[in-house]
Amino acid sequence: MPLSTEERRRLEEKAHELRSLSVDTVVWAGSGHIGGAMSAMDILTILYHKYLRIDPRDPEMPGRDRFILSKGHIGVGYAPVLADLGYFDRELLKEYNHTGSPLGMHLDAKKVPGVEVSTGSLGHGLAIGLGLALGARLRGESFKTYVLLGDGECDEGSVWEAAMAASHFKVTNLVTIVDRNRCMIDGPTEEVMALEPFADKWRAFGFETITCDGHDFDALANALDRALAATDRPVVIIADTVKGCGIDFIAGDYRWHYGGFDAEKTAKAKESLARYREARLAGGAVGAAGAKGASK
Ligand SMILES: Cc1ncc(C[n+]2csc(CCOP(=O)(O)OP(=O)(O)O)c2C)c(N)n1
Repeated sequence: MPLSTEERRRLEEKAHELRSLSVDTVVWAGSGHIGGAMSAMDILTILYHKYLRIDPRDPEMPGRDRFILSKGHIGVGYAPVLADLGYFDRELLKEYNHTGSPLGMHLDAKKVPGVEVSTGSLGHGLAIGLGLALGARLRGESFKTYVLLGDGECDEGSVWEAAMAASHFKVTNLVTIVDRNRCMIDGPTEEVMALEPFADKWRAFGFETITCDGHDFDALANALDRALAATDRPVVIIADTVKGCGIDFIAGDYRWHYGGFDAEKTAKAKESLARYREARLAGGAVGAAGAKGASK
């Protein structure tokens, strides 16, 4: 169903709040994977605030939907999402990645409520999600499994083994999303290891392929609704995003895969996020193009 004006505004405000809290978390930690956290934040926001059937008061709720953050290095963005929902005390974010903290850089499913699977070693989330989806089908359970992959992560052969199996078993209770920010740790994806024609590759593996703007809630909702309606083959959503979305001096720059902000950069990041929020609420900066340019 299309988003109502009120719902869209609620998601916009929440995504802004979470982007800002991620910047705070980077500052408390000293550094973090800010680029990929910002590119994924609209996807995380719409999943956690519209689609996932979960209960933060009961993280192990039987029948809950499962979410796997396969690009597990963005704990600095994921921990704020979970804290904000009440899975754990927000104050803990101040200890993110500190020695002895339950919140490590890559969130540990045994220590952090709400985290289904410990990730960080790339390339495993889709295979684990596929196992959960097949298990649900075998047991007649109706929950859905969502997996968020990085595009650089798709250099891992294990992603494609899982894709091949998902297609072979005609798995339709699994929603695969790729954060297509076109950057990875050490360069643009097309220079490090070309992925294009990316959608064609997923198609060749038997997937229905939906490409959408990963910073446009209407486009994301439309893509997720289509994915949830799948009946005969697995679906992948290739969400076009911008690494560092909303922070003008890091947007689109792979060198901000990981980094820290001093007081001056923190202030600039917050100012940029505030301008970006205004532009999005005004309808002028919706979309991947706006994420890069309109906040300047
Ligand atoms: C198996 C494995 N190899 C290498 C790394 C180191 N590493 C961390 S993030 C990253 C780049 C991932 O790129 P992408 O999936 O595009 O992430 P994003 O740009 O969305 O942050 C790499 C290679 C890792 N975490 N796991």
